[in-house]
Amino acid sequence: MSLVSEANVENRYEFLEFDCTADPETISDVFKEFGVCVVRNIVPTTFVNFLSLASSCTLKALELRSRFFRYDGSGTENPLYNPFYWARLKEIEAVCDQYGLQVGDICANAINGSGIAKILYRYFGTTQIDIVKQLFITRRQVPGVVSNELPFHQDVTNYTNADFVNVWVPLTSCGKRSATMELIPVAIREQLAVTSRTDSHHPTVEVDAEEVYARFGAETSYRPLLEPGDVLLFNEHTIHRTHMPANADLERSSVEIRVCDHFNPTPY
Ligand SMILES: O=C(O)CCC(=O)C(=O)O
Ligand SMILES: [Fe+2]
Repeated sequence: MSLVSEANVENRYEFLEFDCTADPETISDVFKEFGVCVVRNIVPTTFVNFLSLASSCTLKALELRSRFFRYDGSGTENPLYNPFYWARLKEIEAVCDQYGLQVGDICANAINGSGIAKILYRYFGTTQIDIVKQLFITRRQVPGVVSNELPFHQDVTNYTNADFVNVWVPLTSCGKRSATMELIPVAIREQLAVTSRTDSHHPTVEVDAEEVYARFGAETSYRPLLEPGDVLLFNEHTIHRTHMPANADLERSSVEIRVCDHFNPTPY
């Protein structure tokens, strides 16, 4: 249960949100100071459309494969298949390569050719940046599938000794009738202790919400409303979780493109 009421979505964090025409150095400096920012209308529509297609085809293909391998040949489908809520770049590539689409290259070109790169250059202090292919994930959040919602965590807990920016690209509207992210806009370099709760769906990464709010204040919760074309940036230490609004009735999908300094590669 969230300790913050649904009413607490009024935007006290407008200063973290920029238009794509804003100065990339200013955006980068705010991002550094708070560990999170949003830039509106910066992801080219063609790239959003490409990612949406690649993501939905891959998740559908994985689901059909799972369904098929449980098919008993009697003509009725076995309902015991795995719905897929996320996929990695290698699975997306396996689906898209046959159509001549080199997903990794397309993403690298799209990032480098967009204003997002300029923010990242300043953040990392170099124009040599790389997509961390192993940590590239597409994900969907479906209302009611609570086990798929991520509790408060820092990505660095999963991906230790890695410095990166999570270039979080929404492929659907986020936060009104579907899930968005909840983030704590506080720059932090420390790794927080994980939960000791035994009923956690994600015990290896979860940080208790009570701990987070006790330390940073419940009012530090930022739940951006996002549309396709916007980008959310946060780093490996930023504390965040899935936020599913109480009245959510639509799916949300997104792509996590983790980017690092070419000269400070991650172990992944
Ligand atoms: O998409 C979500 O709900 C959670 C994603 C997340 O934790 C991440 O991108 O690091
Ligand atoms: Fe995360």
